Amino acid sequence: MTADTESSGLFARLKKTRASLAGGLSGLFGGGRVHFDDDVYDDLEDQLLMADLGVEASTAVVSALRERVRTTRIDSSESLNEALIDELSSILITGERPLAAQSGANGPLVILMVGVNGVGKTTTTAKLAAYFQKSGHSVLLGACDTFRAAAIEQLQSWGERLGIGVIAQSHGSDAAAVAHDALSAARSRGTDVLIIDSAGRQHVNADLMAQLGKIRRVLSKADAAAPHETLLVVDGGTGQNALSQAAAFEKEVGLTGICVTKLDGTARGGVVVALAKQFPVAIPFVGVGEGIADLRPFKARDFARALVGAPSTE
Ligand SMILES: Nc1nc2c(ncn2[C@@H]2O[C@H](COP(=O)(O)OP(=O)(O)OP(=O)(O)O)[C@@H](O)[C@H]2O)c(=O)[nH]1
Ligand SMILES: [Mg+2]
Repeated sequence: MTADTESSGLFARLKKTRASLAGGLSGLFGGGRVHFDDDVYDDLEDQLLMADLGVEASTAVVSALRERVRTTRIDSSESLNEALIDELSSILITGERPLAAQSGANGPLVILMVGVNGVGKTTTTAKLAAYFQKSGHSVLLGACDTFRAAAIEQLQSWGERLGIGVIAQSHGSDAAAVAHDALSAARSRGTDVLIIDSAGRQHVNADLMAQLGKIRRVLSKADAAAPHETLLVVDGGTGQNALSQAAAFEKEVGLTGICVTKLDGTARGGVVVALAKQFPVAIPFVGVGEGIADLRPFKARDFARALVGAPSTE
């Protein structure tokens, strides 16, 4: 898949966000010349809030635009759109970091997937596995959701479809023990990438959150650098609640990245901007569907363009 089809795919899938943000913006500025007064900035801030950017990012974007209008020649809706894309990109760029897999000869890249219930952890685990497999890496999965009935089978069925091994124990067994087994297996097989699926847990549940700490400790005992990546999966449709989920998981387990899923649905993708503003972690991919290929590498500028309704120029 070329960068162009990936980004145009993103553009097409983010239709709900575009409808809200771009539709609102075109209503605000119409076409042609724009007269900048406080009402315009207030309306712009409202549009950004409605697109799910949250208060902090919306305020930052609007004040940066005010400054640009004061210091540069922005007098049309087109130039304002471009300035808006610039501002959104400058926030999103902190997230632009791909996940780096190497040869497993010195031990696997260990990725721990975490998040609240039903956000898409297992599906994203499978999508990531397919992504690494496609780029020529060997992959192993760890079925550490030993809590929810049928969770192990769900991951195993993805493993079968992809021809990727799944290390599992029985339902109800200790998730940290499965993580330990999975890392041992990945090391002895020389696997490049080990992805560990974990049970959904509410970020307000202290006991369940503490269990994640145990998984991490067991992994780091076997390999001091593991897990190399701890990826929070959030449902793009949750809106600003994604921020409190990220804060809680960051505090409990430390995050290296965030994957926002379901951006093909009714989600307003602005939450990705809100997350990037508050959490200086990677946003390696966004999820745009239920299929195995519905994962897009995150490119700050393309995402910003898709948000404001401008197709990628790449
Ligand atoms: N539309 C859409 N659906 C998705 C996406 N990612 C996951 N889903 C769907 O969301 C539902 C839940 O996905 P799972 O991967 O099982 O979520 P989970 O976080 O592992 O759930 P628990 O293990 O129960 O906490 C499934 O129906 C997935 O097909 C996405 O990017 N877009
Ligand atoms: Mg799951």
